[in-house]
Amino acid sequence: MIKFLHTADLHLGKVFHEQSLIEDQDHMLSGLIEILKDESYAALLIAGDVYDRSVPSPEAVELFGSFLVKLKRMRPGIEILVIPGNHDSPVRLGFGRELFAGLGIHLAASAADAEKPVVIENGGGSCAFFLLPFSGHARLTAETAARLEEARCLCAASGIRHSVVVAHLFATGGSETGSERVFLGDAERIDMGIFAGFDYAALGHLHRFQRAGKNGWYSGSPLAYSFGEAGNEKYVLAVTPGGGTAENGKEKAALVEPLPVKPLRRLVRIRGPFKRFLSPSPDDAELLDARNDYLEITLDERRFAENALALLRKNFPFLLSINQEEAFAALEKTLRVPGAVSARKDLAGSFEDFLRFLYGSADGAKAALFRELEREKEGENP
Ligand SMILES: [Mn+2]
Repeated sequence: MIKFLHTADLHLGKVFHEQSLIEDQDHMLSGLIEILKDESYAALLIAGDVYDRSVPSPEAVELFGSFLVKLKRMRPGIEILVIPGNHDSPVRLGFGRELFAGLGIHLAASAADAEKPVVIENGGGSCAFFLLPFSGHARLTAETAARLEEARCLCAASGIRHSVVVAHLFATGGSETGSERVFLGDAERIDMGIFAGFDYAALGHLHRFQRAGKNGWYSGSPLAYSFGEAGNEKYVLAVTPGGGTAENGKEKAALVEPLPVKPLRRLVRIRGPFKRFLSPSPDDAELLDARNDYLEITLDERRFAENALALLRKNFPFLLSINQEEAFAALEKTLRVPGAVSARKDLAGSFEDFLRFLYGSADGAKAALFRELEREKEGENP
């Protein structure tokens, strides 16, 4: 039997709240290399979004290049199969692909590439891999899938036992995390029935690990890329086509084993009053644990904490985001008070109210400056 590792949505070069994630991604790729030391893996599949941008940063290109070199030096026989996702430029990602194919690095760049499968054979069997680059159009994808099905039947007739399709798409019924870029709405959703003939569909695009239809699986991104994913376990998938149990008396399904990915730094969300974070108590285990994590703090007070990010970063060097939505909601309410609306006639008075709301009192110098500016403005428009 043929076993491979399935991942997707690496988003190399991603900058998250102004923080480069290159170190985290380097750590994650080292983890993949550790897993792939096991010679029972015949291939690595990357189902799109290798990079975060169609013009990736030099650091991202360097990172992916050195990953390929390290992996191939360690396991010269391993096949590496890559498709472009919606974040990748197929041409840039596919640079030198005719040369790389000879080294067992298969970079799909067009739908035409998809019809020529990469066939992997070892002592235990054979499997044809069809690499389908991202298209974003459900109708085009369905047309290509029909041609792939013909090619798959030819493979099966020639004795190739198993077949896998690698695709980057939004399967009908899938659930998002908030870090995908979804733009066409329903028009780009794909019914997984179009890949029913394959043993396994290795999917990318949705960042949450999930099953899609009978034979489709999203590995999910190996790292969390939005605070909405804080606390979600991340995986890469060890897959053996035909290695699972038979369903409904039919041919055996693929065996899918999720392997947890341990990130260099977690993404963590914590709520509390400003004081909790400014002078953390030594008994506050949740806070102490999060000290070296990427942190989003939600301040649950009605009063604004000024300059909060800079002040709290002294305690939490990887604090990336501060959420003061309660203070904003309170402010909005204040501005909706009838008195506040009629105060339009007295702009300077409203400004003083606003200062009082923010800081508890109005700074006389700021209020005076405001009145002066207001007078100047009136002078311009008699
Ligand atoms: Mn993605």
